[in-house]
Amino acid sequence: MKERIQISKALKIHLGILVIVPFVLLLIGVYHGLMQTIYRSGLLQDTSFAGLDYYQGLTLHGVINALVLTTFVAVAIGYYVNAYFLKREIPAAMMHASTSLMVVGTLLAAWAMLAGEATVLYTFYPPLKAHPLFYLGAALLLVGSWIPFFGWTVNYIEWKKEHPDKKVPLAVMGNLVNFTIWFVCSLAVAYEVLVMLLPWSMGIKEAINIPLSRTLFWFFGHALVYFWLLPAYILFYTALPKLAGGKLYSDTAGRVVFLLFLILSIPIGVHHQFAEPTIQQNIKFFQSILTYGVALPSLLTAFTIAASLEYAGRQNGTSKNLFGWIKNLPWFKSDNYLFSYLICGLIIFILGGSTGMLLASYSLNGVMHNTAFLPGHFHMTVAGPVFLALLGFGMYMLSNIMRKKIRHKRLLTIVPYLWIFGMLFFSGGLMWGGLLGEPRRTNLGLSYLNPENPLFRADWVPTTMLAVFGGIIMTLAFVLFFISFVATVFGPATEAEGITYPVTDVIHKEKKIAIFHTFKPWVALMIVLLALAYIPAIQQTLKYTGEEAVPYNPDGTKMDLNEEIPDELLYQHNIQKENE
Ligand code: HAS
Repeated sequence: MKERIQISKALKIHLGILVIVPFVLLLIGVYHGLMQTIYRSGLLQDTSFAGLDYYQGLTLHGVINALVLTTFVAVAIGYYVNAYFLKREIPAAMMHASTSLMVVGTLLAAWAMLAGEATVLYTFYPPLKAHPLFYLGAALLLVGSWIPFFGWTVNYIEWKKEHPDKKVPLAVMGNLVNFTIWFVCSLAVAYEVLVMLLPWSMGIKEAINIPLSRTLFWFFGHALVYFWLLPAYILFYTALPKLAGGKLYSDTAGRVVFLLFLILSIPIGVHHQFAEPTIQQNIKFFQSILTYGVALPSLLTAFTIAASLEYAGRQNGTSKNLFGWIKNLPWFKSDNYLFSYLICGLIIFILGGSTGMLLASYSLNGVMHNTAFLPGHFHMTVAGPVFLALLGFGMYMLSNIMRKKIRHKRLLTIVPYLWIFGMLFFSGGLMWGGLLGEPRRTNLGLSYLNPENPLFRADWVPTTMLAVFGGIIMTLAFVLFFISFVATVFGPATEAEGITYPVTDVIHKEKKIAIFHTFKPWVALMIVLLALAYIPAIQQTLKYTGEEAVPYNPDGTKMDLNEEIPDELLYQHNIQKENE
């Protein structure tokens, strides 16, 4: 019988907001995802549709799906594991402050995007400029998500004092590692937003150092992906083996994995900037090596979770041959829907992670950077294991805190299988197109996918049509999910009070190795690696003066080129004018 832990009314309310708000916003986020495939295939050859333009839709898609959903539900999972495993909560005042800042920040950014005042994509790279409220909204969302972390840290210290000999529950350790990464990495983007972009957007600052702003963004940006991933990893280690009918192969492996993410998630962001002219090769090479290092915890996870699943499969039924245990796992079981969400995410992550390894190669990256290969990679990561884990466990948390039976469980169980089936076509089309040179973040329907246009690329028709087909299937999967979500939320409250968790036991009772049960040395090592990786990178961007670049008006107004542009570039401009 699962243990039920009673939680406060305040925590129930905040958990409800943190899950329901992003799930409802996903209607906009998923809609614009489908629209992206339709624009890019040339089925729609226009700059906008239903009052929102292509780049506005791309910004909404990225911000809602990759920033709002992930941050809101990661905070909810943090509250949930803290309450369940430590039986502690942070003060209600901290919850109120946190959720209010996150919701207000999201609304400010949403206004700016919907008003067409922040068409800057989710990376908000300058010299694209947004309305000041977009940057303020981003900063509030960030700061709001920091507050619970400080409360959980106090909870952890108090719990440790009362249980000096006990192992910190693995889920709690994973959550504290995740929010340590989040707090440290987001300091850089907080500086970029508050000290650079906001005053620039308000007209207080004339110009900003663009390579520095990009470098600060990616100091944050790759660690962001592990902030997305680690809540899923917490569920892979502490819930999935139990859901599968077995036990976790090794608890220590889980602790090693989280600690490796702690030290390696941040000092690798320059692998997004291999094409950055102001950062020298030696830094890029060093961070490329560290990027291969950060694949290690995932490879360890692949082994540990596969071993745990094999143990479960063999517990569930006899099978003599090497892989016969796989059929004994609880596939498609609607009374065990969460298993399907987690296992499907893991399966698609085999491709998502492997393509990341390709991108980490400095030479290979040159072929794929800024092509459609990139969204192919990251939809099989953030829109794979992360998205499915957040949706699946979000429903689990809602049904617990609202005391509601999950409705249309059969529909809910089909969703992840349909999602990864669609993903294979969608991401496959993007990666195939990317390898043919198809660019990302481009409204292809206006040019390359318009047969009337001299730039038409016939070889990108099959690639973009595959993405449309996959996008339609994924959208259908989300509609089925949303039906179950709405019916559950509005269903009757019939279940017992209190929250449960599919607690996983461990196969091997391992000896406690002290170094894996403390944070201090690992935080120190993280700081050393950060210094080695980023002091030289930031020094190199600070040398950038801006003289070398062609001046650019963020609002895209035509400049009087005859004065500002050096002769050799002016020549190119005149050629273009003659062709017009
Ligand atoms: Fe990435 C760009 C490299 C992981 C997301 N990545 C991105 C962008 C996003 C993103 C959003 O080095 C684009 C940002 C933008 O807009 O420009 N990525 C990597 C590497 C990893 C990696 C080496 N990425 C992720 C994760 C993400 C994510 C996770 C989101 C959650 N990525 C890159 C690089 C770029 C990049 C370059 C920049 C490219 C450029 O030019 O800009 C690694 O962490 C991957 C390690 C993972 C594996 C897979 C392990 C497999 C597992 C599943 C096992 C399955 C089981 C089930 C057990 C090696 C754990 C078995 C089933 C049974 C039935 C038994």
